[in-house]
Amino acid sequence: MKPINLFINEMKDLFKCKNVYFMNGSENETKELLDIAQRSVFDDKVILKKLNHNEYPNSYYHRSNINDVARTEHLTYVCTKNIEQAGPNNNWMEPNEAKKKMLKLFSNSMNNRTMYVIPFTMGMYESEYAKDCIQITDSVYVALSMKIMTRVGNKTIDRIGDSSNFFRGIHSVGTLNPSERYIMHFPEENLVMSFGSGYGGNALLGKKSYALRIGSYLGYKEGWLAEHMFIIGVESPNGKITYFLGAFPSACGKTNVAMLKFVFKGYKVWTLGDDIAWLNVGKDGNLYAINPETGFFGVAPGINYKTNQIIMETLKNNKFLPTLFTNTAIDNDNNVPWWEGLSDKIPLNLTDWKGEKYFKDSNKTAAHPNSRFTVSIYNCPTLSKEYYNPKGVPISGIIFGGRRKDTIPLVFETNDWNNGVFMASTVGSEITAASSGDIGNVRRDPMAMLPFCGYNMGDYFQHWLNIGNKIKNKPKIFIVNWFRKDENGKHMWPGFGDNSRIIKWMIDRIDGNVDVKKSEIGLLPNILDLNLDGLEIGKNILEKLFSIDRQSWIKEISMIEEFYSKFGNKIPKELQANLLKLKNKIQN
Ligand code: OXD
Ligand code: MN
Repeated sequence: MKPINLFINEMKDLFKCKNVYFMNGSENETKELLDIAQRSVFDDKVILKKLNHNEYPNSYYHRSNINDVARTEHLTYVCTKNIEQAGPNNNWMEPNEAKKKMLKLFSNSMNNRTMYVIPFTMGMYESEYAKDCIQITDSVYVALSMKIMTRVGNKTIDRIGDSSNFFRGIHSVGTLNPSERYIMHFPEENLVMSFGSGYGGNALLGKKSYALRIGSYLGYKEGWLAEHMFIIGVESPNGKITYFLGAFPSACGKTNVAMLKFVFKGYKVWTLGDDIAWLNVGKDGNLYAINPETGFFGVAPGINYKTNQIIMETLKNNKFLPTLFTNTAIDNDNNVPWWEGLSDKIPLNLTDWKGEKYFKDSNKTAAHPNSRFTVSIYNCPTLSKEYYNPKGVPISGIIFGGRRKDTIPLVFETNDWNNGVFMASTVGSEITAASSGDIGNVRRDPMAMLPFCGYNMGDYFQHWLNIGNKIKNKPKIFIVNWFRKDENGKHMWPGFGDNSRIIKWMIDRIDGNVDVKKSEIGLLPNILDLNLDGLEIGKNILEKLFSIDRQSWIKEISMIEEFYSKFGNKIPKELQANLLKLKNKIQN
C-alpha cells in the first residue's frame, strides 16, 4: 500500500471517525463544505453563518469558543530526541512521551465526526521550494480555512505518489478543553500533532506549525530560511521595483505594510505576502524570497478604509474563495462584521464576539482584539505578478521591528549583515493579543521568530550568519519602531500610510542617494533626507523619535544579556562581539 494510504488508514483506526471526506480542491467541494458548515452545530454554535453578500461578497462568520481565541505558546512543544536541539526558546517533551499523550487524546476523538483529509502544497507547484503535506482534521472550519490559506487538491496527491516524504499534520479539536490542549511538533519526523483548539495558529497546520516551526528546522538542515515576514515590492516613479522583507511580531502591523499605500505620487507597493517568507540564496548570489501561502489570516481591529484601504478592498473583492470572519462583532441591522476602528460610529444593534448584546458604554470591546479575517490572496488588488514566480523575488532590504514605547528609534540602518543579524537577534516587543500571555510586557522576540523557531535559537542565529556568508549582494538590514510614545503616553509617529516615508528613505539608501549619521547603535537618517511633506510633526517630536537615551540603552543591554545567557555558549561569538562593542559605545 502507498505510504499516503497507509497513513490515512492509520488515522481512521486511531480516530474511529464516522466517515472520511477526502478533499480534492474543486469549486464544488467549497460549496459542499460551506453547506456542511452552515448546517452543522459544534460547541453549541452553528459553525458558519452567512453574512450580507451585497456588502461582503461570499463572506461567512465564525464564533469560536471563548477560551480558544489565540495561539497558546505555553501548550506548544518541540519534541526532539535531545532537549538541547529544541533550545530554551521552546517547550520540550521527549518524543515518545509526547506521542503517547497525544495518541491517548486522539483515540476515538472523531467517533461521531467526519475526518477531513486535506492534501496541500506550500509554495508554487513549480518551485524547488514547494513542500507536500497532508493534514487530518475534524473541523470543517479548519478544512475551509486551509483551502483559503494553501494550495489544496489532487495535485499534491500526484506529487507525493509512492513517496513517504510528506508532512503529516494531525489535528482534532477534541472537546476544546484547555487542560487537554497541546500542539506537539516532531521536526525530525516531519510531523505535527495538535489537539483541543480550532484557532488558526494552533489548528491550520500549514501555517505556523509547518511553514515556520518545521520549515525553520528543514531550512537549517537544507541551507535555507523559513521566516515570519511580509514580502513587498515597491515600485518607484522610474519603474524600478525594490523588494523588501519585514519581520514584526504578531499583531504589529505586518499586513498593513504588506498593503501599504504610499503618501507620495508615483510609488506603488506590490504585495507578495503578509506573514511567512521562505528564503534561499540563488545561484547569482542574491537572496530570494517566496510566500508559501495563498491567503491572509489577519487581525481585524483597527482596519478601515483610511488605515488599510487595500485590505478592505480585498475583503470585499470576493471573486475566488469565501472569506471568513472569526470573533468580530456582528452589526445585526446589516448582517455585516464589525470591529473597533472600522467606523467612528458604533452601530446600534451589535452582537459582541461572545454572542451577547453589546452595550456602547461597556468597557469591553465588541470584537475580540485578536479577531481575524481569512481571505484568499488572489482577491488582493495589489498582488504582485511576481507572487507567481517560482524562483521568488530578489531582496534588497530587510526590516525588523517590534512594538516599543521607548528606547528604539523610528528607524536606523545596521552597519552590515552581521551587525544586522545581531540587532535582529535582540529585538524586543510588547506582547499582543495574538498569543495568550501578559499583554504589554516587553519580551525579546528575535526576528519575530521566538514563538516559531523549531530549533535552538542559538543555532538559528549562526544559521543566519552562515546564510549571509553565501549572499553576494547582501540586503541592507533596517530596524524600525513605529510605536514610540511621548511622556504622556501618546504615539509620536502616525504610522500606517506615513510609514511609506520611512520606506522611501530605505530605497534612497539602497540606491545610494542619501548619506547617514553614525551613532552608537547604528546608522541614523539625516532628518532632512526624510520626506515629511504634508505631515505636521514638530521638530522636538522628530528629535525624540530618533533620540538615543543612554539610560534606556543600558537597561536594554542588560535585558539582551539576560536573554543571551539562556542560550549559554550557543550564542555565536560574532553576536557576543557585537554586543560587547555596543556596550562599550553606550558606556563611553
Ligand atoms: C499570526 C500570528 O496569526 O503571528 O500570523 O499570530
Ligand atoms: Mn504571524
